[in-house]
Amino acid sequence: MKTVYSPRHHGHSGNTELVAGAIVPAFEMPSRAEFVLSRVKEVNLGPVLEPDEHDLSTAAKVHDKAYLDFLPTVYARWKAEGRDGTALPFTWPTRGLRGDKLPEHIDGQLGFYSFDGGCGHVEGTWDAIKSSHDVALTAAGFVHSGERAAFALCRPPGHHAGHNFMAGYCHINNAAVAAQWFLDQGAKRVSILDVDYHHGNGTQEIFYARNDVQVINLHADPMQEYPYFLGHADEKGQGAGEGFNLNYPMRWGTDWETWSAALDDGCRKLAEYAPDVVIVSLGVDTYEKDPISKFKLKIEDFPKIGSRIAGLGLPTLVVMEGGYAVADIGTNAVGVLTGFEGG
Ligand code: OKP
Ligand code: ZN
Repeated sequence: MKTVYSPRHHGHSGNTELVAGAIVPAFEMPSRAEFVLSRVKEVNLGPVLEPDEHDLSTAAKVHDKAYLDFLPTVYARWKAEGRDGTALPFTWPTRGLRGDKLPEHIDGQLGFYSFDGGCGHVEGTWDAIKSSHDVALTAAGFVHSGERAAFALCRPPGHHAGHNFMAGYCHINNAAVAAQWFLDQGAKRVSILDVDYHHGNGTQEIFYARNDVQVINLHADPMQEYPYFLGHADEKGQGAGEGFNLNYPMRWGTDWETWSAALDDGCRKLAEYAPDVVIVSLGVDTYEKDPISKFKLKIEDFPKIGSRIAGLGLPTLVVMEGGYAVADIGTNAVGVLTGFEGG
């Protein structure tokens, strides 16, 4: 299986996030992608290729144009205020406020286009976001031209980013852009299977009223876990999208037995939909030693995820999302891929 990777993610480093009342070094850090890349090489998964440049025309079909125009400007405008460090919002347009009127000041705009304090920008952040988007589309191209599967080693991740907001380390929704691209190439139906520990709220929101993209999410119950405000089992899609969104929220402490039963059920629903292509939003933060997760999957469980997905027999694009136990995420992410390949 080919891996697409860009070293341009490195510029997105040294940033902080707001967690539990403190500004701390972001859990989403460059070494994550490096550990995954080393493991790809160690097991000889296949060639590692750099992405081609892609314009943002496909992204503009799943994201708001003004939001996409805003992202590359953030850090220059932050510096223009005489600041350095990490650009983060500290105020958000919640209920009763004007969510329809974009403020002029960078602090107001950061809040307007964010849902939390987890998407800090530094000097190289936009270039990393753009490279991650290019990684996803380049890997999608390999699947479109006949490869059985390809691995988009995206960093930063994408599944919390919605139509017009960033959240949870995510700015552009790489999996959503890839799904739109496959449709634009002639696919009739695409399924996104999100196995990250956290609910992929952005992916759900983007496709909620559509029936050309089925979205299946396995994740920690939002009653207990981030992103808290979406991801319940009764969210099934709306309008034409009714029945095409499936959520499997699971309680803290969930182990392989419970989790894999949800995976089996999700895969059955996916097979019934009979998509032309599957996009896996691959987070490995379901791992028992992940520092921000309370699920209990073990190292030996990850290849079984890959093999279950391979059993669908469909062209598959794997897009990297979360996973923060840096020493083991290479083993676990690549474990899914080798499991897929039957190794
Ligand atoms: C992104 B992805 C840590 C709080 C972290 C944000 C989590 C974003 C996860 N105690 N809050 O889905 O892996
Ligand atoms: Zn996650």
